[in-house]
Amino acid sequence: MQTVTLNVEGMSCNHCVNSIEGALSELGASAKVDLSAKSVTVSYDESKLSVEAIKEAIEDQGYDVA
Ligand SMILES: [Cu+2]
Repeated sequence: MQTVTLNVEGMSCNHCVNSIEGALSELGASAKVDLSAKSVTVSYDESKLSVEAIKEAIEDQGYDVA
């Protein structure tokens, strides 16, 4: 397992948290959003997922990964 913390702009409420955590869980990753830190910490299997794919999944939900 690999863990990465990304800075994500545009998250403001629980809906945002659920969208991002839900999208990443569909990819098989486990994500934890910290709204006050504007960060998303993702644990994932590096043989199945890349950081690029994780960033794309977050951007697909309408947020900007710094
Ligand atoms: Cu929101």
